[in-house]
Amino acid sequence: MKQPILYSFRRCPYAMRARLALAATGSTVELREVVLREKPEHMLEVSPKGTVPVLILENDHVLEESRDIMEWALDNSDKEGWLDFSENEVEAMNALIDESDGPFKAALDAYKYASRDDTIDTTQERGIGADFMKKLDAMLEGQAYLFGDKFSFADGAILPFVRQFAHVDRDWFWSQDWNNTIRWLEAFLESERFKAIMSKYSQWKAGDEGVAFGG
Ligand SMILES: N[C@@H](CCC(=O)N[C@@H](CS)C(=O)NCC(=O)O)C(=O)O
Repeated sequence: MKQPILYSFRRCPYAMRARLALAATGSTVELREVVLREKPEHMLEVSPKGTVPVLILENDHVLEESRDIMEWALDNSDKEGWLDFSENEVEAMNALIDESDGPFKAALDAYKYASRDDTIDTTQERGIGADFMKKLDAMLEGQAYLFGDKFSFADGAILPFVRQFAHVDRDWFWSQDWNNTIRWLEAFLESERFKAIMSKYSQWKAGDEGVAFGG
């Protein structure tokens, strides 16, 4: 049976958020693990911009933005209620994800690569990230997740990037006083859902059958 095809890369936070949403909605796809240095021709044919994740639907429609993939999955079956919030809350979620994907991700990349480029001011970039961590920490005060006691679209979209930020310098991150953010991140890292989306697969090559993912 033809299934949607997901080009994915295990460690990519954008691909992680797509896999989280696919798993949370019970969507089943054929996962093709990509090595970014050797992107499959077929992936580049359908999505010349060359980023993962890419989801090719059964009708050949191509989704090449991680948020679109999340939304497609949630439109199908939001059985965990990731978007079961008021209109205002969903608007606030989207604004928070914009901030995460925009200024926070830019600072995260600069902070991450600072060791290789001495024109980057590590402290300044890390500081921008730290401000975002503090904002999340305030939102997480007295509640398990960003928008209450239920995991939401915003948690799924943002957590993979917070993980990446934390992993640049673990000792530093874990010694900061954003205890709510740390507790939220740790719960995510220890969750069965996270483990399930971080399975290791070998590189997909043309002609291979991909791996059945989700469901
Ligand atoms: N806006 C895209 C960004 C995806 C993205 O930048 N993915 C990275 C990997 S984490 C990528 O594929 N980069 C291309 C490369 O490294 O060649 C999305 O949300 O899906």
